[in-house]
Amino acid sequence: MADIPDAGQITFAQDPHSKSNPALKWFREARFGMFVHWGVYAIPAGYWNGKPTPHMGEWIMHDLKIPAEEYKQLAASFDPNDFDATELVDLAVRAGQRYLVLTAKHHDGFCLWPTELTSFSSTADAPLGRDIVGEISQACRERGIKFGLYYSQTQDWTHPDAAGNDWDFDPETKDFEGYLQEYVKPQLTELLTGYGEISLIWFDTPQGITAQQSRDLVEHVHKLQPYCLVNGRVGNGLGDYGQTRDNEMPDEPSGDWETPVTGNGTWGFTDNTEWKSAHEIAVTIAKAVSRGGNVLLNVGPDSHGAVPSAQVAELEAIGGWLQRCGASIYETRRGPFRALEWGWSTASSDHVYLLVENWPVQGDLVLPAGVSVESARLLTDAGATSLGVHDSSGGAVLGLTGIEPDAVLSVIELTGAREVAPL
Ligand code: JFZ
Repeated sequence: MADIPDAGQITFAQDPHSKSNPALKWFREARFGMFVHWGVYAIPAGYWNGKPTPHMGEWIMHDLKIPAEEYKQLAASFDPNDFDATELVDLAVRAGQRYLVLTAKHHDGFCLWPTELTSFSSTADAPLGRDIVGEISQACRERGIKFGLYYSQTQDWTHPDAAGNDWDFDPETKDFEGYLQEYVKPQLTELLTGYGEISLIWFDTPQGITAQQSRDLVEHVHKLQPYCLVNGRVGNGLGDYGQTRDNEMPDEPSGDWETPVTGNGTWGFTDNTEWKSAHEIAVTIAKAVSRGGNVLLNVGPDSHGAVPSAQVAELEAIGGWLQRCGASIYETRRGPFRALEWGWSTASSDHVYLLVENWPVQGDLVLPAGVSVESARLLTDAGATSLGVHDSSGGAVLGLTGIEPDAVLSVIELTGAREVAPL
């Protein structure tokens, strides 16, 4: 009888993103990370002179066409007095997030480290002079959390030679190549030489960048830190792994990939309170990992650096679920079963896992035809509850009558799952 292929045997189809970077090992094992969108856009928090921004909080300068010199005044009000990097990273640990990506510089050009290239930063123009990149990188290192940096390499709405600001600057006079060589690469050098190991550079919105320019950025990063991963939004099909559209994932992806996910309806802090529940996030994680991908879930701290308490509660509930069921997520690969009506599957070298969203009303969970199982357990806080397994003509059936489903997402661990040769 052919065993269900060990997930380790499921090779990642070669695609332009899955190069041979050895660092992909930690990325594949980590599966779940924290995205942190924080900057001066958290101060207006979606409103400018009483007018709401139509887009997400971090796009307010662009969408309300705020003049750069007016917007840059926000730096003087950047007051992270509630910000504690150890609290933020401890929250990631409690949530079960094993890597963290911080917006070092988003499209508005505000920098969260003492860069020589501009005074529009959390150290120069901001009164408290905090090196946020330094504080978070240190807290991550102390807790064994991989540290990555988001860097907007094409858009910079406060720089005349970058893309994105056509209300202050004349697009016809931009020297984009000069911006990349004289501003972007020197800033990347500051970030990749000043803060120890950087595990990931998360580039974004590569529209308008040439293949040579994307290649030049990848080479620049890997020259400074060869094992630093580069995401797919460096542009032109390059990067160490594929990046999906925001809050989306493909049905049948190949290779290594990651979906960025908002915790509510915006990346940067606003008054949006549409917090995604722990169940919704667990389903997203289950779907992604069952297809061989990662989830980068966002927090948007407020203007003083605090993560909204309603989101903290959901993150801690996710962390509790991963305490119980993390064996089905961390260090697992695509599961052997596709298009399950009731959920998704992942696999480790020893087990196949079923992540069950639609708990059967009748009490039996019918596995795909032709699959036999030696034993099955529901993963719980107390460890696990053994489940009855019986074979029907079509294959294994799990008896769930009287078994309570998990409050977040039920996970069943199968031992000895194998395909039964057709009679
Ligand atoms: C970009 C940023 O503009 C946004 O502010 C946030 O940082 C997000 C993570 O990344 O937004 C995007 C980028 C790409 C797509 C959509 C939104 N896309 O490919 O559909």
